[in-house]
Amino acid sequence: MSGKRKTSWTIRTIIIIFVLIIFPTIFVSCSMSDDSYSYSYLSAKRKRMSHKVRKMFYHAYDNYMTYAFPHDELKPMTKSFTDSLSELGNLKLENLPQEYNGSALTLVESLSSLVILGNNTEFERAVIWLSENLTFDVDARINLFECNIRLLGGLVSAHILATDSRNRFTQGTYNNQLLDLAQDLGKRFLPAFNTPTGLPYAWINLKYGVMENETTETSTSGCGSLILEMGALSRLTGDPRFEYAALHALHKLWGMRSSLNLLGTTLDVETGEWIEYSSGIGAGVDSFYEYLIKAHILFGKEEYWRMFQSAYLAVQKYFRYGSWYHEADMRTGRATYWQLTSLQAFWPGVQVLVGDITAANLTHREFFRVWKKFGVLPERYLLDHQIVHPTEKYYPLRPELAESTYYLYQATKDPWYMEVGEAIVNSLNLHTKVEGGFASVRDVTTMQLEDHQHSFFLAETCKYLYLLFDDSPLMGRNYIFTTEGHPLPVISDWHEKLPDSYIPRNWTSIKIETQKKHASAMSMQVCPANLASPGHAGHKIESVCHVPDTWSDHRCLTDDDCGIDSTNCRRRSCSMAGYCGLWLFI
Ligand code: DMJ
Repeated sequence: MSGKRKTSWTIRTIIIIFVLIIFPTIFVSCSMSDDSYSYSYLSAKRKRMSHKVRKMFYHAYDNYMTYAFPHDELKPMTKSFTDSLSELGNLKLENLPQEYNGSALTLVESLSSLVILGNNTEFERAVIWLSENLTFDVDARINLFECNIRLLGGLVSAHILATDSRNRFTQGTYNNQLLDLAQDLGKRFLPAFNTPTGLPYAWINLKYGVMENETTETSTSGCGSLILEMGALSRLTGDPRFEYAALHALHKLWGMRSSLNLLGTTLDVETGEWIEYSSGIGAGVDSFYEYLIKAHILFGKEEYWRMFQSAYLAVQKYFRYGSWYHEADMRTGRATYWQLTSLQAFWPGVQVLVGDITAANLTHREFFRVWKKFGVLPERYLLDHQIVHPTEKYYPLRPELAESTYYLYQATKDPWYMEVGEAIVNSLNLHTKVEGGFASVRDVTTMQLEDHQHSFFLAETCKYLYLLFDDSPLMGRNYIFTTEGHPLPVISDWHEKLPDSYIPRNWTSIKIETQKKHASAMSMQVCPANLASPGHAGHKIESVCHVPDTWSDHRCLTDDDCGIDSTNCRRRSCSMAGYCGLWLFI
C-alpha cells in the first residue's frame, strides 16, 4: 500500500470513528451531564414529577371515595371494597367479625397526605364526616399494632394538622373531634396491656376487650412500637395512661434482649418468653428499631437514644453482611436466614436519621437494584440463590423503598435519588395502575395483579414520592414520620430536658482530625451536621454520599457497577472502555 493511500485510510478511519462514536457521545454526554444537573432541568423535573405523583394519589383516592368509602380499603380491579381492618395481620383470617362495615380506614390514612398536597377543602370535608360518623364501638377483633399505626396515628397526626393555623382550617368548625376519637380508641387499647408482663396482647376486640382464649403470641414490633402514637396521645390529652402502657411494654421487651443486645421476632405476653429466637430488621421487628430513634427525637429522652444505640450497633454487628442484612439467632448471633424482605428497605431511612448516610446509601442502592430487576420489590428474595421466594412473590404497593429514597435525597440532595423516585413512579404507573385505582402485584415474576389497594399506598407510598419532588409543604417545620408515614411535630414542649452529660461540654471543639473519615455518627455520638459546621471549615470530610465502585479496579460492565463520586455526590457511569468515572466523553 502506498504512503498516500495509507494516510488517506488513516484520515478516513479517524473521521469514521469521530462521526460514529465520539461525536454522538460528546453530544449525548454533554447534553446529559450539563442538562441533567442544571438547576432549571432539576426544577422542571421536580415540578413534572410532583404533578405525576399528585395524579397518582388522586387516582387512588377518588376511586376509593367512589367505590369503597366508608369501608376500609378499595378493591381496584372490581371497583368494590373490603372491610379489611380486622384482616390486617390476621394471616389465617380467624375470628372475623359478623357485622362490621368498615371504619373508613383509607380516608383516615389519607388525611395527612391531603394536607401535604395542600387540599385543605377535602381535608376539612373528611374531618367533618369522620367527626359525625366514625365510631369504634364495634364488635371487631383487630390487631393492636395495625390499628395503632393506621387509625390512632392517622387521627392524632390529623388532629395536630387541623389545629395548625398554617393549614387554614375554617375557624370554628374544628373542636378537637379527631382527638376525641383518638382518645376513645386509645382507651379501647388499654385492656390489651393487662397481662402479667405488661406486654400487650396482639389482638383486642374494640367493643369487648380481650377475647376469651385469645392467643398470647405477639411480635417484637407488635408490642415494641406503640410509643409514638400513644405517647403523643397522652401529651395531647393529658391522660398519661397511654404513654405509660406503651413505655412499660417497651421496657419489658428491652429487658428480654440477649447478652448480644439482640431480640427475637415473636414472644409470649403471659410468660415473657421468646417463641422465635431468629430475627432481623424486617417483618415482625422493623418498627421496633425505628421507634426507638424516633421516640428519642420526639420526646427527647436519653433512654430511647441509649436503647437505640445498643440495638443499632448489635444490628450492624450481627445482621449486616456488606450492604445486606440477614437474620440471626438472638442467643448466638449466628446467621439463620439469608433473605431480603421488602420491609427491610425502610432501614436506610433510619440510618439517615442517625447520620450513617454512607451505609444507608449502599443498602438503598442494593434494594433499588432488586427493584429494577423485577420492576417492583418482591416481598422476599433469597440472597444466597438470588431468586424470589417461591411463595412470597408479591408486592402490595409497599412504601419502604420510596421512604428511604426520600430520606436520602433530603440528606444529600443528590439528584440521583430523584432518578430513583422517577423509576419507582414509572413502574407503579406501568405495572399497578388500573382503571379503578392501584392494584397490588400478586407475582412479581409475571406481574399478575391482585384486587387490593392497601391504605398505606395513600398514607405512605404516594406521600414519600410526592415529598421527594416537592418538600415545600413541610419546609420550616420539624416533623418525624410515624411508621405509617403520619407526621408528628417535634416541639420543645414535649421534650424532657436533656441531661448535661448528653451534650458534650467541648461540643464546638471536637477534634475531627482525630476521627476516622468514615466514622459514623453512631460511633462518634454527634450529629454529622455539627462536624460540618462553620467552626470546622477547611477540614475536608469525604462526602457522606460516597458509594465505591463495585470493583476496586474501577472496571465495569454497566453503570450499575459504578458508585457515587465522593467529591460531588454525582453518580459515576461506565465508559465504553469499561471504567467507572465522571465522564464528559463516555
Ligand atoms: C406499613 O403499614 C407500615 O410501614 C409498617 O410499619 C410496615 N408495613 C406497612 C407498609 O409496608
